[in-house]
Amino acid sequence: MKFKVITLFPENLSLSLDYGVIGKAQKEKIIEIEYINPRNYSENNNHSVDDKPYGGGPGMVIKAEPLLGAIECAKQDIPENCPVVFLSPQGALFDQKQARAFSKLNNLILVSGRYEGIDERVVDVTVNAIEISIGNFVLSGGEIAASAIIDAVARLIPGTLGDELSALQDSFTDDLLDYPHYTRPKVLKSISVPEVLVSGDHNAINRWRLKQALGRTFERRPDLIEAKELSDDEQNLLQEYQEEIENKS
Ligand code: 4GX
Repeated sequence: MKFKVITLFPENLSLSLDYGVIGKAQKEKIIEIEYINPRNYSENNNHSVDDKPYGGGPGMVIKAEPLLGAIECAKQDIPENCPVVFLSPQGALFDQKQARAFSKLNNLILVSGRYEGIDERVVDVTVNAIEISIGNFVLSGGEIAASAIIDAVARLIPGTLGDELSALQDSFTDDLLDYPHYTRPKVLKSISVPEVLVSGDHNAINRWRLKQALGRTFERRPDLIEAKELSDDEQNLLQEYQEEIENKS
């Protein structure tokens, strides 16, 4: 899969993606990340890419022409209908489902803005534009949002995670929080690892983990439980979890 990132700060973005699992996926050519700088498509002599907002107000706005030039360049060697993601707090909230959908594509263009934003007409005229937000907070640029999306998408592409099971297992639990994890020592500050995890009974371990995932999601993210269709078995596990909590207090 090829990612093309349109950014005024390519160095800023590439650093985090050059290491770890995503760095390895790049070296192994499972993914490719290309950076396109709108500054190289600015028409005026001083290479300016921003200007004052019409209507007044603070800050600067990224000009349309350099961005459109960069988007056109990105589309040169790929199908014209490739999705173009504009990172913005005004976008639809990014989630695991969206990441899974993106991971099935061959190409994805990401446009990372700065300052107060970009000239709205760029979004209006771009074929297949989608505005995406990575959360209800304001960043100082779209670069961190673009790398978050690339990371979440790339790890779903077969071959990126050494352990194919990890991504597969995740797909069952896309809409649940993770169960708690433990490693040695068996007792830490007088807290023991849950007995079932050292029992060797893998069926019991899987059921305990599903129960914890359901319980934690119910407690911390009731919105996710609300949206999920629970099977009878899952209902029972959740009830067991709640009874165990009550017995403790
Ligand atoms: N999830 N930002 C983009 C500039 C901007 C503003 C409006 C286009 C339109 C963000 C987020 C985010 C800050 C990136 C403002 N560009 N991006 N930037 N939350 O906060 O994605």
